[in-house]
Amino acid sequence: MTRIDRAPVEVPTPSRAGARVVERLALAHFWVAVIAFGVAAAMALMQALSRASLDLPWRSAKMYYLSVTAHGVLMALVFTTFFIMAFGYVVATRTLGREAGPRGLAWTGYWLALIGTLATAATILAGKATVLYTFYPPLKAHPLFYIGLALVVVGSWCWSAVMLLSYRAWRRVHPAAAAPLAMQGVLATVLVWLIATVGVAAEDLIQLIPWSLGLVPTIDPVLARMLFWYFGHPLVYFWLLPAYVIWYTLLPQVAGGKLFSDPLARLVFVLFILLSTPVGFHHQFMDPGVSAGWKLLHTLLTFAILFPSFVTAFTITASMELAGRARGATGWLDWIGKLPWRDPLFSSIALSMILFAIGGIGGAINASFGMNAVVHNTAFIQGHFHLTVGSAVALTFMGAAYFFVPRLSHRELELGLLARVQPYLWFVGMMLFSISNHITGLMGMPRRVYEAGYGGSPVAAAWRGLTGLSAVGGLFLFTSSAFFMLVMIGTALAGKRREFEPVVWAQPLHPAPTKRTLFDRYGLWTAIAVLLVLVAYAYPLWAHLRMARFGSPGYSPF
Ligand code: CU1
Repeated sequence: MTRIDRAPVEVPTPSRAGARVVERLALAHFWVAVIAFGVAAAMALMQALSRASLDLPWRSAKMYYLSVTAHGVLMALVFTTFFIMAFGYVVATRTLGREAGPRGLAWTGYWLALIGTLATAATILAGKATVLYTFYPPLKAHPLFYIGLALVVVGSWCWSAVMLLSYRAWRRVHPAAAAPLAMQGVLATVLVWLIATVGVAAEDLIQLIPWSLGLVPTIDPVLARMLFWYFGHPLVYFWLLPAYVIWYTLLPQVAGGKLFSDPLARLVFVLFILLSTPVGFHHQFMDPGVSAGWKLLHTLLTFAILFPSFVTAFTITASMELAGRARGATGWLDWIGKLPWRDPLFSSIALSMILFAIGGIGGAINASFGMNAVVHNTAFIQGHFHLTVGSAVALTFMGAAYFFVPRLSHRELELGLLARVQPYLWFVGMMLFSISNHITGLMGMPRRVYEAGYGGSPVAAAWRGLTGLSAVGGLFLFTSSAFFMLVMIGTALAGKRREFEPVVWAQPLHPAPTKRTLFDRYGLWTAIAVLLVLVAYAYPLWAHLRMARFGSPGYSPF
């Protein structure tokens, strides 16, 4: 067994001026995320009511698809990306003890991503991009939609470069130290993102932008889907990893306990670097053009990547039991009641984990080559991803906003009661919404369909009660979102000025190695990840490009 060096890790604090700069940077990102969330939540209410066949005055197919596109793009691409960039700046500054930089590159990334977001959002709201957030061709949007998305990605690359350069500058001064755990998680997020975005950048720049500009007459939809899902699944881990970082490094501290295992957390982050990308065909089981053997390989790799999430469920639950026992629990399960359920950061995460457990079981069904056929393109899928990205990720991020926004803006959280109630409303709303969608999906209800009556079909009549229930869930979710927005705006405008203690990251139960270990060999892990990507994708892509390919012209139904 290797000897463990027990010296505590010194975390120097950056200069006051440097800290202020990063606070401004992080807050600027947070606010774009919060505003995107607010607009997207308003869109979602309309969809939930529309799907329950309620006759809204402005209801039309065009409005429906416009709002689904806006909801998906603003929630899944804008809210998440800007929140994660803000979080990265906070972690880099508060764990490495230095200002994240270079400053100019960080702000360049912010402005590029913001301009891109505005261009894309304006195109959608003008009704020129009713292509949903997956923007599958041959559905065709105005070129500005694709150009805006490209700018968001380039902006996020600037952020990625700032994270890597900040780490490198720290590493020069600390050649032998272990990277702080939260920073290791952020670096894993960056590496997953850089590998993943190669796919969407290629689709956008080589296929979608030239085609939407009219430079080429047709597009190859099969290739576009391959490139999109090369990006689309690791995108899930780009969302999820920062949530896991919060669960591992902040939650045990807030709950009053310790992290059950530091090495298990580090192992989880490394496994995500390795396994996030070579699984995209599990979104294409029903697609032509990819042979069954390759789909099976991606199925098996998908099951491999369930493992780090099981490890996370174990480690975090064990950490929560430690916290409950530290608070005086002695029985089998009474530690659960001892946890700080009134703290909005804690309740957000705990409730998001319960929802995620249900979503994870559904995910194993989606990922199974055979069973996927039963749920493919049904309401089951939207039920599933509202438990994962819509709960595990979004609810964790909202809880984290209650924790970080006051600390970054030096103001007390306003409307604390609303903040305490909000996660519970989200939980109830998401249970009603997602469970009913899972059931109607199994009954055969298609997703992405505007006309909820399905032309008077008797099958559709059978799920009417359940779509009503999901609309009630939508009302809960909308109220919860409104509470979140009120707390954020109230804090910014009326929060009492206050200085906070520096953020304290969770301590591990057993002293963690302070020396650099194999977990910190990011070049090595990236090289293995790229190798796995080549194994999973090189031949199918090459085979596809050699086939006789048939281009499609674009379609814009509205
Ligand atoms: Cu996936």
